[in-house]
Amino acid sequence: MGTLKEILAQKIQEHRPRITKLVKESGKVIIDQVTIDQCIGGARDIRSLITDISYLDPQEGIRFRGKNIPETFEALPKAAGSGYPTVESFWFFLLTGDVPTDAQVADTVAEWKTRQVVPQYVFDSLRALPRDSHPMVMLSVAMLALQKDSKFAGFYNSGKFNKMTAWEYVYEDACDIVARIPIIAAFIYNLKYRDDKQIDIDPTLDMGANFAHMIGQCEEYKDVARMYFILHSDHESGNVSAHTTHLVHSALSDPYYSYSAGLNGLAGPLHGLANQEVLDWTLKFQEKYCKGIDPTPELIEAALLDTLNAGQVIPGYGHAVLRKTDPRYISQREFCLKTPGLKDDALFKVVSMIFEVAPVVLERLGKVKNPWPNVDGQSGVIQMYYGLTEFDFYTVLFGVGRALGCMANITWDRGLGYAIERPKSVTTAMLEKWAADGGRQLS
Ligand code: HAX
Repeated sequence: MGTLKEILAQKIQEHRPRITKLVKESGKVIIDQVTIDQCIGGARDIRSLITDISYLDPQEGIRFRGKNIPETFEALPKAAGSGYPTVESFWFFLLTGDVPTDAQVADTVAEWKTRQVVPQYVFDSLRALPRDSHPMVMLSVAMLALQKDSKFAGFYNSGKFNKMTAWEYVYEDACDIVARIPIIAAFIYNLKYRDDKQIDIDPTLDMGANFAHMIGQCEEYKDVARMYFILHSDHESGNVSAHTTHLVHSALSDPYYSYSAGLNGLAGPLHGLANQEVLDWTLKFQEKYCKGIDPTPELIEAALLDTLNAGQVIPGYGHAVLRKTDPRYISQREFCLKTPGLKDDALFKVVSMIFEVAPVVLERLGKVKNPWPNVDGQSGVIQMYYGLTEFDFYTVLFGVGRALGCMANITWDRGLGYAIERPKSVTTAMLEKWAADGGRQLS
């Protein structure tokens, strides 16, 4: 059967000839073309990245290793007494494409325990920051602080660097990061919002359950954490956080440098910060428009139009790739609908009403390619319901989950020896000339 690392080594070994063959025999085969729109418009839809870990279909949504969200939740071994898989089993699945056995999950849980120790200097660095620093700044700083112990950087500096085995050191750092990041996130939560009253790791719990424990949450929240981290893990390679992590790592920067950079991208309001913005928008809507009255679709429409007229986007709606409601939104909505208190929660009702109104309003603008909600449209409601009311922390939760996808991807990047990323830029004058000529002459 072998350990996770041994199984991964075999899979990487088997995969390498496929990449070599493609480059050698079919390297010049054309798979896409680039228009001026795409060059100016954020490289949208240009097929120039490769990953086998997840694939995002515009209509269907995400598939992790070929499985959609319900299939993924169904297939993976569940945490004891829970309907949700452990994050550790999902990590095994993301890395290898295999559904782990119960024994393999137990081994992975046990291995993460050995990697959870966060050096004191990381906590000291965080305590030295102003307490009103954004928690995403804290998470990114913690990632950088950990860099000094990077096993990949150590290997690179050892003078024995070797392209064939380099992935093993990325894997070691990647495992350390996914095991430690929930511990750091919990520390930041307690530091910022609970007067630095920290809670020790419970060594008997899986990652999601332990995170719930460390932020002082209830039993039910253990499944929320498991679900949330899995849903936010990966969305193929082109999104800002995954792409940034991949880009930075392509220069052989170690996983700590790479993921700190990825987190900085996740902290943007058009990306991961949207989950914080959704809550902010919804609470302000209730405060401003619903003084003493129940929310109505008409009030929501008025508030949405105010936001648009102020030149702002509706957070939690739209997507660069998806062209339908995000299945990650649906999955969280279903969680709300099956959770008795949440189903009748006032905030959930407002968010459901926004779901009815916002797509119509956005569609009417005539320019929004996807008027449907994305993952961030729903996630804050669940957190709020469980008492995690500090919504500037929500992107940190996203960052804990996203580490799984980013770390699995760069482990494979190194395993397959992908090149340093370096697309070519052009000037405006060049575009103007090619526009006048009806296209660039390709010799
Ligand atoms: N509200 C208002 N306008 C929107 C909009 C929204 N939610 N979504 C798109 N638009 C506008 C764009 O701003 C753009 O307007 P201009 O031409 O005037 O610049 C136009 O519609 C066309 O944009 P698009 O092609 O449909 O969308 P993009 O691929 O350019 O952008 C975004 C995708 C996700 C950035 C965009 O939909 C957006 O800003 N959404 C709100 C923020 C948000 O929820 N972000 C989280 C996305 C999911 C994610 O990454 N989570 O981490």
